[in-house]
Amino acid sequence: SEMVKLLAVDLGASSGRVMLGAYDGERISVEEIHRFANIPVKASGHLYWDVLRLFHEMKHGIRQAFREHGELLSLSVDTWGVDYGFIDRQGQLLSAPHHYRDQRMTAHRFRLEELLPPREQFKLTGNQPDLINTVYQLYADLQDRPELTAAADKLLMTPDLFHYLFSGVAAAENTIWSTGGLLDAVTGEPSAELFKRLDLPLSLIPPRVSAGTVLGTMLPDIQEELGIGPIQVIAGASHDTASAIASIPYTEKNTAAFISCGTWSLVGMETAEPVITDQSYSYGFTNESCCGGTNRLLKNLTGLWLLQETHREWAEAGEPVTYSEMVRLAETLDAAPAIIDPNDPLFSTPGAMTGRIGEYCRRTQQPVPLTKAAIIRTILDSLAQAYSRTITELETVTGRRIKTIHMVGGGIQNELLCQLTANATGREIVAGPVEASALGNMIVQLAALGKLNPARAGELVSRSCTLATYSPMG
Ligand code: LFR
Repeated sequence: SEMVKLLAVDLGASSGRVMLGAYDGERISVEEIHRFANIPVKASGHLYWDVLRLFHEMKHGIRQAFREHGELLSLSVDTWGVDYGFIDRQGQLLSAPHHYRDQRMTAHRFRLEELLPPREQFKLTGNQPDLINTVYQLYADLQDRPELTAAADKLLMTPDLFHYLFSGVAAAENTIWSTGGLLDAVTGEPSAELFKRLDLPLSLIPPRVSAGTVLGTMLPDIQEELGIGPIQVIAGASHDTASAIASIPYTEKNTAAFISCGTWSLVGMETAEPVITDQSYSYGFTNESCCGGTNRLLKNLTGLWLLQETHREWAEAGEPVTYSEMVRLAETLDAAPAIIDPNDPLFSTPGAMTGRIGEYCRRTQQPVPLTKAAIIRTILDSLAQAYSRTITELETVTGRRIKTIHMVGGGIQNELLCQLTANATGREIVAGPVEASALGNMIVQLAALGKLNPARAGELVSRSCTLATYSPMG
């Protein structure tokens, strides 16, 4: 049968990639075409996205894909949640978008939470209040830079922004918007109450579209610049986690949870409706949207960030350790000397990670891990235990029994982490796919183009990828 080729652009915490998918009706293969750095840039004391450089790199990857593979049907971009940029009335980008690890929200938190207390935010939107949420960022921008927000015509979440730059069409895709703390949990529309209370302009929101909407053909001047043919620009499940979840090969969805393992660990399950109770609030759960309209009940746990920062610290100190060497070192120990809470605010900003782990252990009267092996083992055991706690909490708030945990994303290449998770949770782990966001991104595009029945996506993933299972051990 005909071969369908398409592109997924996946922007992660340290790199972005242009990935080519080739689907023959039976299987889909995924190939990396171009990888580029995605490092936030610090300037004038703030942390920014380098969006134009990223756009340039994406163009480069698209040109190369056309050169190597001929005709391509479509492309879609996914990124992490909550960040955004503004365009003005001429459709020009206004200012560099901030990165969520920027600190400008701190100064405005008190006032915002006076106008809209955290518990009420949760009741209204289903999103767990967090300083990084779009609502906190936008409120800070309105106070700090009224001239900027006065000039703004539309607020574009980062995937929406790239889709706009490629197609000229400004749209607000549902899964990425569901991360920001701005939508009403019941209607799924921007919360009028919230916008009124915080005096945010509703007019900033572009026309809303659901995941899997063909926005249009790539702008002619970009086709010309790149020397390529027409290609459709699709608003997919443009939140990376929504894309990752779209790739899960569930066998029994009702008794399954997921852990999407990247810089963050997203631990949750799909439910028909948002779960908005005192209990889900106090456990720290959030409700976001999946492609297809189901609810994603999940908790954001700090994930491989702890390993990535440790890795970076040792490399910068001239003692580089590869990721596989890190795992090997951790395996030399039977257990961690201490357990940390990955979500402690101490760990949320970049730099000096090993020192901060030591500080946490001193603060909690635990032995300070001193060797590299002990530090890595502390991180991995702490992640597995945090996953396990969250799985139990999920059962409590949903009243459902979890038998299987699907682990997806780059983090599952760490087989020790998968096994430790099986041991800590006492559940069977199905690990795969590794390329969850890229694959889910492509699956949503294929469905949007009418090339794939979404109900068949799980089978397609099982046929196309190697899945590993881990059972609890002693
Ligand atoms: C994962 C992720 C999470 C989101 C966090 C910050 O990459 O998208 O789902 O909560 O990044 O945006």
